[in-house]
Parts: sequence; structure tokens; C-alpha cells
Amino acid sequence: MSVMMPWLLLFLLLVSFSSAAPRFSEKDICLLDNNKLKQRLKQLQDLLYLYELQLKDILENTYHRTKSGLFSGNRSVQHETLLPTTSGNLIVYDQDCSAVYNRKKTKTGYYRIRPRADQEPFLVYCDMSDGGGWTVIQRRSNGKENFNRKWDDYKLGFGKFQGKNDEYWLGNDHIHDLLAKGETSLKIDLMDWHGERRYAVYENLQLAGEQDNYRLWFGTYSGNAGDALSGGSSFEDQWSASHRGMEFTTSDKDHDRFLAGNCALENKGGWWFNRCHAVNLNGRYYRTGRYNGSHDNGIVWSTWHGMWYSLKYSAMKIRAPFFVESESGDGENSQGG
Ligand SMILES: [Ca+2]
Repeated sequence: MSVMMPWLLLFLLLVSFSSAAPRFSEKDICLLDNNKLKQRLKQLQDLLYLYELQLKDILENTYHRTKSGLFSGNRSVQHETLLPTTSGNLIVYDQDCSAVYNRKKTKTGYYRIRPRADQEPFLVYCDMSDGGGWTVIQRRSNGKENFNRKWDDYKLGFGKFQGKNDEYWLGNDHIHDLLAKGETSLKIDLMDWHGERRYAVYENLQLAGEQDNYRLWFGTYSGNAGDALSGGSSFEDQWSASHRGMEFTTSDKDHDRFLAGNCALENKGGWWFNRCHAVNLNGRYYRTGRYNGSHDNGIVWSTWHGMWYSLKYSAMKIRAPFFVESESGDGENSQGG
């Protein structure tokens, strides 16, 4: 009997397996494999695109060429030029809000950060809720700030940096420097005029330098606001409205794909316009949700409320992906007023 028992067990195991196995037909397995391959292909295409952008950036961006060390034989000389030139300034600034958070400064508010040692520090709003460590690069909340501005304003940043509801654009140069630190996720918090909230997360946000007109790149979407940055659900929408790979356009510098005009002029703010958009968080601030006009120029997130609804609140915030533990937070809890 003692020899028979293991065989009996094995037999029972085999029977239970064989009865469970037919749940997946060969066709199902094929479909699963096919889906996995498609996902992998998409990831590889995204990567290829990213590397092409980076290569373009390296080849065209003289800053990289002179300072990266990749193209320089003498690394020690390059290193010396990046050291502080004055010994009097002993204040060490954090590179971003994650660094602030990691130093146990976990109160939401304004902090001075310095992503690049060779540039001056600047104020930014650190959202320490929602997991903490978020650097806020854009906020709309009350319509007090004029976002219909030109290239240099969007390049350097504008708005107020005092109250928790103050509206601002951090500046394309600052955003570019922050993103150059490494892989970064973008989270966008949205609220409509009924107080309902939605969010969108994009992995691997990238912004080229000014030489490439701050061209935008981003990876996989997750969230409950819909993947509007990719242009919407139909291929036609994506072709004309996706913001992936678009350059930044303002009323005075047109880099959009709309040949007959300037999307920033029509839509009252600088953005990564295509021809023209499915998202425009820098549009005109309407004090009601639904709006009319000759152009769909409100604060738009098309996959949630469509093109003719202007949101009450938006905040764009960035953080290293390893910080992202939960995507279910309702984000910034500020109210428009
Ligand atoms: Ca144009």
C-alpha cells in the first residue's frame, strides 16, 4: 500500500489537471500570444521612436555636444566647468519635489528647486499628496492668469507662485531640465464644474530642447480620463489630434501641422498642437462647463467631456516612475475659487 499511494496521488493530480486544461482552446492561446506580441511590438515601436528623438537631440543639440563628455576627450575639464564658481553659496537645492519629499519635507507647498547645478534655482509647487514628491508643471484653477502668451513666456514660465490655487506654467526650459534627469511619469489631475475628478497617467514623458521646439513624447496611458493626449479613439482622430511627437506652438511661433493657420492663435494658448488638438489645458478659461464659439478653445480633455466643455481645474505634475505606487489617488485637492 505504501508504494501504491504516491501513484494514486499522481493519477488524481493528472485527472484534475486534464479536466482543467480544456478551458483554453488552441485558438484562445493563439489570440493571447498574438496580443502579447502586439503589445511588445508597440513597446518596441515606442522605444524606437524615443531613441530616434534622443539621437536627433544629441546630434542637433549643441549643449549636449559640448558638455556631455560623450564627444569630449577630456572629461575632467568638462567636470570642472559644472562645479559652482562661487564658494560663498553653501545652500544645497533639491533637484525636484521628489528630492524634497525624500528629505522628509512632506508638506504640500512651494519649494525652491534646482534641476541643473549651472542654472539658478526657482520656485515650484510640490504636491506631497497622492503618494508625494510631485513637481507641478502646470495648473489652472480660477482663470486669473492669462495663458494666451508668446513663445518666450512659455519658454521661461509665467504665473503666480504663492497660493495653493495660483495658476502657472513652469516654463518649457525648466520642464525640459526636470525631465532630463531620467525616466519620468506625468500625471494630470482634472476636475469638471460638478466637482467630479478624473486623472490620466503617462509613462516616460519626454521633452526635447528648444532646438527641437520642445517636442513632446510620452509612453503608455493609464487612468480614468481617457487617453486624449494620444488623440482619441479613432485612427483619424489620432492622426490629426494626437500630441505625441508634436512640437510646441505659440501665437508667435507656429510649429503645428495645421497648414492653413496657427492652432495657438485659435486656441488661446501655447501647446503641442497637431491640427489641432484633443487636449488643450492651456486654453481659454470659461466659467461654465459647456461653451460656444468659433473655436473649441476651452480647457479641453476630449475623451472625458468632449471638445466643447471647458474644465474647471487641471494640474500637470511629474515624478520618477518608481515613486508611483498607486494610481488611484484623487490627486490635488485644491478648489477653484
Ligand atoms: Ca500652422
